[in-house]
Amino acid sequence: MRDDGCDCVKICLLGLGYIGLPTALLFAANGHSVAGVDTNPSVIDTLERGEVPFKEPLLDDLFSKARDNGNFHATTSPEQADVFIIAVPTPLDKEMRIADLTYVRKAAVMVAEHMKKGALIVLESTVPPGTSEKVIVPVLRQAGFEVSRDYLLVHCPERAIPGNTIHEMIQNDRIIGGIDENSGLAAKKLYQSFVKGTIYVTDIRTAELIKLMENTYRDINIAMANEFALLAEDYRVNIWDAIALANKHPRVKILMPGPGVGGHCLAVDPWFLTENSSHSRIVSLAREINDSMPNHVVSMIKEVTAGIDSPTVCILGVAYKANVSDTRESPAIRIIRLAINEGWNLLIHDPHVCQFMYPLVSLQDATRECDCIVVVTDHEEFRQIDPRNIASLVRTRNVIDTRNILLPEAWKAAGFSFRKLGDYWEG
Ligand code: SAJ
Repeated sequence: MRDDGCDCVKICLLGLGYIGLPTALLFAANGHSVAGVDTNPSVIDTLERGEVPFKEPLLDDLFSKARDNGNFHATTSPEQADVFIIAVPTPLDKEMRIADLTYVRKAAVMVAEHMKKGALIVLESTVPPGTSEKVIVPVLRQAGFEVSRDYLLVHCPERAIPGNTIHEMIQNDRIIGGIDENSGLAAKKLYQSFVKGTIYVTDIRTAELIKLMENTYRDINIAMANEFALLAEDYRVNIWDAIALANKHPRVKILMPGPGVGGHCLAVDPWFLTENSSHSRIVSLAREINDSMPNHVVSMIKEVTAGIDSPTVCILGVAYKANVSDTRESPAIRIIRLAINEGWNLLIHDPHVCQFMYPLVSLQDATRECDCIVVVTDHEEFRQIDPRNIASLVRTRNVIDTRNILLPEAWKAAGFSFRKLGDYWEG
């Protein structure tokens, strides 16, 4: 132990993405020596230039702190360490609806090449239950390392919400699943260097399951809200008011409907939960409902623009949720693809996103000569739009709000026909 009381160790963290980089920097800011590894050289170049590769509140400050104290460096090659943290992507094979564990397997091989007996290996990536035992343990066994005898192993999934990642990484309670008791306790001690929430230790497979249950629970709750929204349209009821009042019940907490569920967690993790089981009806149905919401948005646009030949549609927001720049699995992508197949002209604007698969333009250019404005993401900037400034730019005054963020009175007063998802529409 050092004079300052820190039981500081050398950490090699593999995967400097949305979770890996903040985790690496939090350990570095708290005294540990961290080698952050990413196989993508452009990530390393960006960090070496003193910049962070994506936007996230407090990330810049944390990066400066870790650089100032000399505890963090970024590299493309793994290094020897006391602790190896695997935070690599686990993409969904969309056709098969199963996890692609290629990166986890490759990371385990890299760890095996650099570890010594006594190391602690932490799997942070979200994985189907059983992955630590079925993928990590066999790779290390092939390299001559036996779990519990030669190394410790845990699954330690994060729970932080993008947009507030660093605050939540520090404050949230955390679950650690150990392959054995010593592993769980060693990882708990390590994570206590920055986690202020309570750390609960369980077994490794339970921890893998818990992570997926948490995100699936949220996905199902949103699917229920989306189904309620569709029912409310049939019954000519405003679902947003109805949910607000239903939530006054002490044991009811319905989430919000919307244009669909995006991001790399809720739209993906439920499939990891179901891939090795045949008991998954509610989980699959919820995914189906949420994935169908972009189609509903497109049918709303069709109704609103009926009679307009080759309408021009303005899409506001391509990020998967409010005030973030991440477009992974965003429902906007499906809306845009379907709109292209309809033969509509598209103008797309997102103040938070710099790079996207379709051209992005300013708010003025996106609304100019358009026949229908569609709010897809609930960015703060869109709440602030003054419809009077937009009214003279558009060709036809139609607006669709899929997030309940616009003030209908203001838009109607500016001459717009206003339609909201989950609400009755006079047509
Ligand atoms: N959404 C709705 N209605 C709602 C809430 C969300 O339509 O009421 C949509 C959002 O617009 C977005 C999607 O769901 O498209 C997901 O957004 P989110 O904010 O619910 O969740 P994520 O994916 O950003 O983060 C989730 C969180 N999980 C839970 O809250 C259970 C976070 O804590 C996890 O750490 C993260 O997944 C992860 O990395 O697994």
